[in-house]
Amino acid sequence: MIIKEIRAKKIKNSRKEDAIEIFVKSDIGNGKASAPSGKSKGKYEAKDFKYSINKIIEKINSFDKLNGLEINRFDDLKKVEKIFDFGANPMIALEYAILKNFKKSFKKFNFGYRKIAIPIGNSIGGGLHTKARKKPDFQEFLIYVENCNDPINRIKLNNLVYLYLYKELKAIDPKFNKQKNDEGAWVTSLSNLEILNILKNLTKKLSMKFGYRLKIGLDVAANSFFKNGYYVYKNYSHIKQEAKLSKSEQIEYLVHLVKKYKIGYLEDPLNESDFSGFAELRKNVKDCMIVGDDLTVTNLSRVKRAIKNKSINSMIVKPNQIGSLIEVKKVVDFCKLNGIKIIFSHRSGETKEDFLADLSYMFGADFIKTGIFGNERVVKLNRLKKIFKSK
Ligand code: 2PG
Ligand code: MG
Repeated sequence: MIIKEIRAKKIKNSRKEDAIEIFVKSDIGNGKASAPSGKSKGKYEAKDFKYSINKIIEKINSFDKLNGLEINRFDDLKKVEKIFDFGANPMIALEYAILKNFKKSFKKFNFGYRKIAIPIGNSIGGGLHTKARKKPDFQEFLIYVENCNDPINRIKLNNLVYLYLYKELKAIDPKFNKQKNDEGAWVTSLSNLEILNILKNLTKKLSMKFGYRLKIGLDVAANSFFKNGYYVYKNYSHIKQEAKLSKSEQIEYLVHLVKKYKIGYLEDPLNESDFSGFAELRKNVKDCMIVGDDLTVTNLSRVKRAIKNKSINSMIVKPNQIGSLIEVKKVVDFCKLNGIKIIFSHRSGETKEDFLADLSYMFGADFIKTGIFGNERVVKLNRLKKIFKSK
């Protein structure tokens, strides 16, 4: 295809922040896409915008260096990346929009990885995603179904847990007021341990009722409460609210939680620079995904270091953490080669962009992490269902 025209526009993401949407017209069609923004960002992430979004939009709208460029293979995106330089978000929106031009011939982007990812959904949220005086320290209490071939059923079950949680929280938490956080997850004043207990009982009950294994995952997002070398908890348990754990105590504590609550997924359990802590934890848990997000930031050199140090067995891929689909492919290739599980993930400030589902399929992601509730999350799950049905 030959690029004929590109246009940019300012839209709002789910947090009502400014986001960018890019439209690409070519000789074979057109495509429109937008990029999300994170809040609990890794220190090593690429910058969303190189300078003010208004200025970038103005520049893109009179940018003609891409016009006439020929894109026929995925690798041709390299040509785009050489010329276009406004930050991670404009790049990602542009690359998605270019690929969307191939709607009818999308099959050509086949790296031999294709598969339908398992949806892992955020049901209760704390940390930086939740504005409340009292909230859990862990950022995300996640839910997924382990043993089911049909993503439609998996999505249904995640939804069911979310609805049951509403009832549970209403009954137990005196402060519960039906509020949802940045990612559409329930807001509660309950402690980390109280929530884990609720989830343990609920997943057990629903697993028995429906005959599937519902599992609990956590995005600890440990960076957000790592202060002066300690993990500083403010809502540890209902008996003891505050706790200050050293690195080794944090590892010991998480090993205990994984065992007790049969946690199958643990994201960013330690601070974003602690490769050795991740490795120590990984060595001491069984049947649990140890997932890098802020640690690895979809950056090949950090991923290589994490794998070399045996810090992770799984990792989050967020295209705008690195701001290049060419780099995303390198990271995926390297992970596949090394038996590392891949989770394609949304950001907390999301748009109604659904291309994450296409990417998860194209790159053979093991999981796709979205919220459960809210348009910005549901469009991605609907797109996944559609891909599954049309396979
Ligand atoms: C995370 C993400 C998404 P953010 O930490 O995994 O849930 O949050 O987009 O704010 O970085
Ligand atoms: Mg994370």
